[in-house]
Amino acid sequence: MKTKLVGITAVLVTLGLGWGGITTHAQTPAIHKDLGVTTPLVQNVAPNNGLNNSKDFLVIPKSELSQSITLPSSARSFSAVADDTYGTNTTPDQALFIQTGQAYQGYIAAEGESRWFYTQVTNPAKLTSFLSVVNSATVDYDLSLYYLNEETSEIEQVAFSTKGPTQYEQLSHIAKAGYYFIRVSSYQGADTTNPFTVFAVTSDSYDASEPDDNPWLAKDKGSAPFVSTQNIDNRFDEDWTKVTLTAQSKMNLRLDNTSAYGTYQLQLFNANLVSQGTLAQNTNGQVTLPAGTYYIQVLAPSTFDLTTPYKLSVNYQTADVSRVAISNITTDGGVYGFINYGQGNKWRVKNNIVISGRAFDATGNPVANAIVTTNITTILNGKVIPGTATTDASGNFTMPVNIDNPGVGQYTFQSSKYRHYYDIVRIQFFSNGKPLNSDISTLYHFAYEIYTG
Ligand SMILES: [Ca+2]
Ligand SMILES: [Ca+2]
Repeated sequence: MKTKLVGITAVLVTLGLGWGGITTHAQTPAIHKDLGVTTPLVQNVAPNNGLNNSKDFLVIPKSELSQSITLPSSARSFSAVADDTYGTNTTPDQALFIQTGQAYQGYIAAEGESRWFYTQVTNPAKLTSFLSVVNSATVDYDLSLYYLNEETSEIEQVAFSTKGPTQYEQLSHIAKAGYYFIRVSSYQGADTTNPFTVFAVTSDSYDASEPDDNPWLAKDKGSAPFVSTQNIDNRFDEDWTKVTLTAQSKMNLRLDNTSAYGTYQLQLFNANLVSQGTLAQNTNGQVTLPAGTYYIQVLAPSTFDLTTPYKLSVNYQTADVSRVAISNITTDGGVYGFINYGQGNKWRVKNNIVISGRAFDATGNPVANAIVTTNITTILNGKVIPGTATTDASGNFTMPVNIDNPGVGQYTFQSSKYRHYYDIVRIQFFSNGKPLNSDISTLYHFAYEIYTG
């Protein structure tokens, strides 16, 4: 299990608020953002069978937290609270002030209790709040955010995060200037030994899909293919997207990121927030999934770059590929052509080539959004050269391949003034690991030529 360790390095300010028995002002807690299962999301991942096995945290609203709470008028001064072993900030009028960008620890003493905090947003911004887990399968804390309506003295719930035990909570909200209340509540269990850690941070600049930091805030893309351009605006920013499959489908995922400073990954979850796997940036992922709702999470495990957007592309393969037809293969080395050296017409190639073709299903229809791969088995050391491409909406693909292995010259061909040395190499095509029928099976791999006069 991979763990992200993020230290909040801002200097903590002594707030003068009592929080008996807990050293909240003198230390900087490290925040562990547990990223969960990191199984690579690759082709032919087994279908997800876990849909009925665990509680559906998203379909069943597990926490019936109040949507709005009226503060007693005496609470408006936010006076300091009396010392208590596990905190007396159990109601909004006893909330403790927290600075944005700083982390605070606390305890919940009994199941069903809450601990309240509040912070001030001085200028409109995106507000992100995070709650670490007490790492126990029987302790489940949730996080929610309320806005103080100063006209009515009511705090109004504006966001929540209610995942299950052992999963951290996170939410985001596009905040007006004003006071925001953060509630840490026990849905199940309590722990007076291991503290929770909570913090809030603001971002001045953020993408148009915000807030989208958890499954409840996820942007719903339905069943249609999409490309989403967003950015990661702070170290904790997570961008969630919801998709729905109406039938078993092959889903293609790709996360493009050109930043030299930020490194991102995506993780796919089912409706129960069970991870289906992770995918590194700038790689292709394909997974076969049963009908249902899924969530795609994009985050920065270590570094982020506010100024360079990433691009998330999701589409669906409609049918299995059965065969490919190759229309062209371009090459460097001045040897381009579909020629006959004496062993039949074949494409002649050297090093950097581009294969153009089209993919069809068993009934002859083009297959969109399919991943087609190739293997070219060269002669020197039997090195196998791979290539991969995704078909467009018409089933066409363009596959660059770098044959970084020289030909040995097993065969020769004598032209008028030159003798050509070449190999005959095997080329195979696959989809989902299954060999495909193809109109070509070999290439002329050009090695070198000698002037013979
Ligand atoms: Ca974002
Ligand atoms: Ca986000």
